[in-house]
Amino acid sequence: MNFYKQILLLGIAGLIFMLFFHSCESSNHSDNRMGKTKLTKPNIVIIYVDDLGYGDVATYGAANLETPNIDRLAKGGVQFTNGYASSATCSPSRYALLTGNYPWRNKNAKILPGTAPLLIDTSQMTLPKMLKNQGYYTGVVGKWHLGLGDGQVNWNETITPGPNNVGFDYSFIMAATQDRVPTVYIEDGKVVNLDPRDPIEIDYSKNFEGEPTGKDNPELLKMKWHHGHNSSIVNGIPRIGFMKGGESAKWVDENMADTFLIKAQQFVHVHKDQPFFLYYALQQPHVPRTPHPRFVGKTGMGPRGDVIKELDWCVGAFLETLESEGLLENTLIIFSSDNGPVLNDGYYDDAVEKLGDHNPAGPLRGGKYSLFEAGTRVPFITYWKGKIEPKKSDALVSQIDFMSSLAALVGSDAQGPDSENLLDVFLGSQDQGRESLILEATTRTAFRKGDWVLIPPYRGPAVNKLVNIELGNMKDFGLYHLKNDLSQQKNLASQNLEKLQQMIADFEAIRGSDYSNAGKLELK
Ligand code: NG6
Ligand code: CA
Repeated sequence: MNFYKQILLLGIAGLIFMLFFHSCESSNHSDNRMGKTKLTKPNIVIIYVDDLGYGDVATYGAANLETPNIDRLAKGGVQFTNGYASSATCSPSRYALLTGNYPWRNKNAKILPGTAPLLIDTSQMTLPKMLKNQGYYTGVVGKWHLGLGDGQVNWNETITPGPNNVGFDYSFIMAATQDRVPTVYIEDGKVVNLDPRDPIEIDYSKNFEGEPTGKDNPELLKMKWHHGHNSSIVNGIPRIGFMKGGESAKWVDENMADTFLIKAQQFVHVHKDQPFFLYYALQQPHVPRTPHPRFVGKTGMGPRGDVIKELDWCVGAFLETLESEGLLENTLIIFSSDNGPVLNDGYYDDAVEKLGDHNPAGPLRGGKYSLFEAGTRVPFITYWKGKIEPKKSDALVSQIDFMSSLAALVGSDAQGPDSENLLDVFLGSQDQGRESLILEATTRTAFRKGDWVLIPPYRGPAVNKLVNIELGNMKDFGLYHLKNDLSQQKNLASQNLEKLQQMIADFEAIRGSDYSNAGKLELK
């Protein structure tokens, strides 16, 4: 080959090389032009339900309840068997999920009344803030229960600070719980459908003159209260707290699931062309359980079963929306519950009477409010079509880890102080979860490490007789080996002193030594 021919061939090779690279680059760009940086910026949706137990989902063992849509997520994603909420009640779990801080570090992170001020400091880093900083459009639809305003809320003006001040671009919420006033929706800080001539007043200590209450007007009730829940009556249901005015703004309980679903779907429709984060916080199966008429009587388990069917249907309808928008392959979906199950949480609604063989806690001991496993171990699923390989994982994971893990997913270096980056575990490519985790139930704490769990001694009743749940209060330390004894029947503390001491030392290293209201205990 002569010299000129060699030059020509080299030139052609170079041209082909350049063309090849250019086409690779432009296909990357085309992904960006569509508004999706496919590899680094998937949409993120957290579907968070309220009081759903470990055993309330068919794939987690519920034989008498059908949950085909949650099952679809579990069977097509990672189904965690050791996934925890941070607390056995709502506000602390939600606080931990959104901030990556253990709730026991914040003395105000307790079940909040509807008048509580915003629990999250507006200067604090949060999950939505972190995602917003990475170009996400962020929204919350559903239950908030993290306080609003500064303690002196005027419900007739823009309510601030609230979700829109801690990282959410959009919010459509109920302030606290379905059983607490105010019983109105709040969209971007404003009460929806409020008539200014009928202003809202809220008080948690005393009634407004002339207003009926559950306590004094049983004739007005369509649902009877069992304990608590005897203050203002809205839609025939007695609530916690007193409310006056706001008639046109009051929600219709039976429509709440549809209302939140429609808002969640609209959020997706409107923001599908940019990376979005949606915290979709459904209210079921928390009390008062008020299924839409189309679900009434569908499970034979009374309202509790029926609202679980309704919530599963909502999950399915929401997945359909993502699917029809072509977003399923580009959306990481996380499904979990804020705490464990309870049957009678203050209303007569047949949850106990119609339970049959169903066990909402599955094989676990305790329930909502409990330091035993069923308080905080909950259904916990990650799903990402085409990206996550279906599997079951025994890795120890907590909702508190979303903050650092999702930061790693989107390329942020923000971290929650107590949050571990378990991205690979959440995406199913790794099985090494946390080494240890502090569990909380109504300001008491316990400690899980490996297969062991330590429950310190606490004063107080062993069983909350109103809700009929074992709380985990014991005179001595409880030490359980979960792999051999999932239902925590054998306290090994006195048999295994060495392990007990090691667990106490490891627990105190994180929690400090001032954790038990029973005081320091002599080890026997
Ligand atoms: C309790 C309520 C209970 C429920 C719970 C909060 C009484 C007697 N009980 O104080 O019904 O509302 O608070 O649940 O009022 S949570 O899931 O939001 O934490
Ligand atoms: Ca809850």
